[in-house]
Amino acid sequence: MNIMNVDYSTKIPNNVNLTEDRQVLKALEGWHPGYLDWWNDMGPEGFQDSLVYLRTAVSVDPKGWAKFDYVRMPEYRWGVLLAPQDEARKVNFGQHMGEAAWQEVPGEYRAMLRRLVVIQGDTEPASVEQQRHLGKTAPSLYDLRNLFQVNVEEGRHLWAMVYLLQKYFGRDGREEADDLLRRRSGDADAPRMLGAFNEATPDWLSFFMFTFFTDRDGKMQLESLAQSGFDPLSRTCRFMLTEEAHHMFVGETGVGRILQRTCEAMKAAGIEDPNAVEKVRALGVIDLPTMQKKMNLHYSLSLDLFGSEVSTNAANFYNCGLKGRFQETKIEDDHRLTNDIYQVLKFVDGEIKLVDEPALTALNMRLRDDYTADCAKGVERWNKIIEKAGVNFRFELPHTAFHRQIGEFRDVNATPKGIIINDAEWAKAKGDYLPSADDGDFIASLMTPVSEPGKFANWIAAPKVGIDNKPGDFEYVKIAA
Ligand code: BYC
Repeated sequence: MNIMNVDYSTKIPNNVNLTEDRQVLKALEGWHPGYLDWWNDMGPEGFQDSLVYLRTAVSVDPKGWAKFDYVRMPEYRWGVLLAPQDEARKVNFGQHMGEAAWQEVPGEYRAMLRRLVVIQGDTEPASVEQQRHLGKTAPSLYDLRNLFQVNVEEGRHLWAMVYLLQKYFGRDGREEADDLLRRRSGDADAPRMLGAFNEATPDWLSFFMFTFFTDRDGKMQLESLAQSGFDPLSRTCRFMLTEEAHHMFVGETGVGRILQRTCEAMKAAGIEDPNAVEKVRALGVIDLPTMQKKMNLHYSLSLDLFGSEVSTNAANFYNCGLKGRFQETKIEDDHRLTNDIYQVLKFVDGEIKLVDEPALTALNMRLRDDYTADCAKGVERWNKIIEKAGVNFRFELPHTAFHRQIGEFRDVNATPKGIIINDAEWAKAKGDYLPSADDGDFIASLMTPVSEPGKFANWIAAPKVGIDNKPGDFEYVKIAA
């Protein structure tokens, strides 16, 4: 079979020759009904019968891998798709550097690898659960379709991890695969594994911030796992990254369109002061300071996803060749890091300081720094939109120490500028830094659905181009009565 093209003749589309891998096929077919039950219970609420203009992967060729068509979401063909195998691929870092990449799980690394696959797998359905109510308040059919595209692909990413669990981890893998359908975002008894995936996504501004900031953590983690010496994991992640790019596009352009609309409305009404919050809100658009607060929240929650700054787990993952650095093969060094240092931001004697740490244990911090640099570029693109509109305001990423639950700064209160304050000061100022209940109520008051083709809610601008180059009034979702 041609690895580039996807076999759609079986119930589970795939390019891994499942028809000849009877045991895994049987395990996946056994898991499928539970997945569909989960999708129907926890997937987009109220739109399961609607026809949605979705892309489906038909190939893993980076040029032209998807086809677009109307699909009912429960009938979406969730498939198992891996980037093509490179026979000459090696382990590119750590103590096994130079060995041929592993096609099977090395026995001694089984537990570590399983843990990485399970954590990654757990985030995918979690985000679908977090976003399940948003369809009811979509600002346009275009946005509704993008939400559903993101959702079905996160569902596919769950399939991708479940395939690895069932093919390579035997009975434990099958149990883990079942547990991935059992945990629920925000559930008191069986929550999702990582903090940010148990938070609510109450409105569309949150959705766009989530897809910008949290999906971007996904990108960084997938990039690091794509470096893995365990080749099936690497190939899986490489293909997931192809889909992930659109999710971040949805976030970046979503926020960009909101602030463009706000700036236009302010200009038209002659409001020069971006901090005149009530006046701006009276125009039915979201004021820029509130957007900054939402950004503070989603960025800080996403920083927590990188784990502790200093982590022996991270050092072990690297040393064993399981999880590399961002763009590992493009970095010029020895790829072992045994004698290197990396500067880590720490809380020492009441002060925030950069401290030298062994580079191996500082790998979470390094990946987080790469992430911050990537976020900062996107924020600059947003600032360009504001600047072009002639409004005097700039977004700023908050300091690393701000609002953290994991790592060095979890026990301190820091302002977005990185100034340490006491509990009383924090309690007083918190509402200036993070969205308050009032901010949430205001945003919620704007969230009324718009379902006429080509029309957009007042608080968001139309996109520059349509999906698949469709015209502005294209009916991206045919909503079932
Ligand atoms: N919440 O050594 P430490 C995505 C735990 S997003 C709760 O600092 P490590 C997506 C940790 O488990 C990408 N617990 O951390 C985006 C450990 O527990 P144990 C998801 C946390 O292991 C949008 C202890 O604290 N993929 O794809 O070096 C939509 C000390 O841990 C958290 C991955 O993350 C937390 N935030 O690093 C859809 C990749 N952080 O062992 C999808 C796989 C840490 O003491 N995972 N803990 O019981 C990893 O690479 C690493 O496990 C982590 C943590 C980066 C998550």
